[in-house]
Formats: sequence, C-alpha cells, structure tokens
Amino acid sequence: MLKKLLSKLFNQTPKSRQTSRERIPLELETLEGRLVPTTAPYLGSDGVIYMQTTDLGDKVTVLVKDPDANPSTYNDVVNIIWVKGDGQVSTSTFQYYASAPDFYPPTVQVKKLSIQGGLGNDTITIQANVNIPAYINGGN
Ligand SMILES: [Ca+2]
Repeated sequence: MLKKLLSKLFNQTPKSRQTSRERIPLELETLEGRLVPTTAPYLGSDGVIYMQTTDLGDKVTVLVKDPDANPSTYNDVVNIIWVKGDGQVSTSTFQYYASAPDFYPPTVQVKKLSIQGGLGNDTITIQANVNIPAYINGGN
C-alpha cells in the first residue's frame, strides 16, 4: 500500500504539473508623465518657509519690507513673489516677527527659507535685505 502511494507521488512527471497552470507572459509598461504638485509657500511650525515651485521655469523673489510708515522693524514682513512657469503670479506674505507688533520682546518667527526649484530654468533671488538663512535647491 505504502509502496503504491510512494510510487504514485514520485512518478509524477514535472510535465504533468506544468500543464495544470497556464503561463502568463510578463511584459513591461511605461508610466505616463508625472507632475509634482505645487502649493503656495507656507510657514512650518519649525519656523521654516517651505516652497516647491512648478516643473517649469519659475521666477522667485524673496524680500523683507516694512508694510507701513511705522519705522519699527518689528512689523516687517517677508514677501515671496512667485512668477510661475505658466505666467501666473502669486505673492505670499509672512510676519517676520511673531505676534508683531504688540508683543514685546518680539521674537523672530521666520528662521529659514527652504526653496525647491524642481524642473525648469528657475531664477531664485534673495534680496540683500533678507537676513534669513536659506536653503535653495535649483533642481534640474
Ligand atoms: Ca521650477
């Protein structure tokens, strides 16, 4: 009995097993082009202004300005003017100091800039009056 069973198990040819499964041919497909989503620059809780430009040629200008006639620097704002690759313009404004101008002593809330150029022939300009460390990646 055992001999018969072993014989049945081990005399199976590999060919008979292969026929029980259909072979599915493998092929490679190419992926369509991808666009990296962009958003307006934003101030993270870590004090960093993060910005990701489009995959086209963008022009970004960062400047610090006094928004009114008040000579105090404590109400200064950081402006980011972004001319996107498709011609749209967006301007983002951030208070340089936290709780300005009522809180004393004011503390700096914009501590760093992080700008990713992505693809395209980008021009990223940090004006001379911007005394904020900046990490700029021009991309490809
Ligand atoms: Ca770009």
